[in-house]
Amino acid sequence: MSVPRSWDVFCRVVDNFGDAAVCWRLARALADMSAENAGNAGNAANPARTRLWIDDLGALHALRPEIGIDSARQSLAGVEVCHWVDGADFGLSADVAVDAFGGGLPDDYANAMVARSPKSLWIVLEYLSAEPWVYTHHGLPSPHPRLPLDRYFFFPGIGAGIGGLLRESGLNERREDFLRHPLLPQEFWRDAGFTPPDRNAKLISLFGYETPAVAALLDAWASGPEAIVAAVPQSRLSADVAAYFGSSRPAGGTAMGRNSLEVRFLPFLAQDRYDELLWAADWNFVRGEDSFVRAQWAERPFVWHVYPQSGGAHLAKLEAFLDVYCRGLPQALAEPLLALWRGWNAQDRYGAMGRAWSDLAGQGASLCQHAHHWARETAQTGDLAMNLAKFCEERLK
Ligand code: TRH
Repeated sequence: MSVPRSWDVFCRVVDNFGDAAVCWRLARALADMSAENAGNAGNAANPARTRLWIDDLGALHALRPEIGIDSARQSLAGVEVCHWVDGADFGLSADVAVDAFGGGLPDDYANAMVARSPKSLWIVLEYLSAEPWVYTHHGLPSPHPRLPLDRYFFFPGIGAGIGGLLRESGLNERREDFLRHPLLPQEFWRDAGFTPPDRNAKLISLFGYETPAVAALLDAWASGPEAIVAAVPQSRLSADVAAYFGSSRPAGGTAMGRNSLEVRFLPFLAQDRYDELLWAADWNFVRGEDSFVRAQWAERPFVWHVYPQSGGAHLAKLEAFLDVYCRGLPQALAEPLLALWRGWNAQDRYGAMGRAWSDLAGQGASLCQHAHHWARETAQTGDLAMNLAKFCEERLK
């Protein structure tokens, strides 16, 4: 058994930002781990190295503005970011190649994995799901159709017997530091072009996909008894929110209001800044995969907009997560929370979201407590990058 020294993470960006976000976080955590194992610097034939091969630098630049979109190769935070283009020179294959979300590995790279001694390990990093079947598929090998190589399926997830979630070391300290220093939230708002919201207002972050359900949600917020400030970073949902106010141009730095509700349109934030918004908010509406995980670490009540899949396959994912997340919640909390999440993911077909929101009003403290316990319990599964390194260590001969 040997500790992997070198890693290559291959990311094909399907759409949106999640693929790039997850692969960046993973590559960064692996690079940090290698740095911690400095004693294990490797040798010329196999230097300690973490490379992220990504075919869309633009998606990564949006998340990490330090990343240039024209550089074939650049380094950031110990990660060598390489633009994955046809004919790219991959050189030596790494101890471990991570095939993110089954996007595949380049043929000549896969050939180099076989030619190498010992052979490289092929890990297929899957999408996050709480569905029961992932627990039986986690870690299974599958023979490559052409090459004498096995590909191992590695599932992120919650609970025992699965890969865990990405959670970099120092995350909690960063969060607690941000919440302890009142100046930091002020700085956040100033940089976003606003004055800090009134302390008595409820702050909600809103990130999602296009949905007609947004009108019912904004109606519930505008007609409610308490002042609400909704922060809307630039996303596929921004236009629907602006349309609610009869506007077609949700420019960053603008605000629109109706009765108890003030909506603030923000630019798309750098990843670390987005974390700060999640920490400062009383509620977070998130989507996809990575913001979904960050919302859990933010220990605040949240609502997940699952990435829509054909045939409603995403609704099974939703129900599987709700099943574990609402376990132990008193009925008076679980029922409206279920109605709110289901309404948000089903275009509020049954018009239940408004009622659910008002039934949840005043329950913030209990929901925060639940979110806090959930984060602490979920962290027990361990950080995905650490778990992956252990998994590979056992299989690298
Ligand atoms: O962008 P997404 O919808 O990505 C999705 C999912 O990953 C989905 O699983 C995948 O199948 C699909 O892409 C192809 O949602 P996600 O995963 O939350 O990624 C968004 C990232 O953007 C996350 O890291 C948070 C970050 N972000 C910022 O950095 N700044 C911002 O202002 C906002 C709103 C988000």
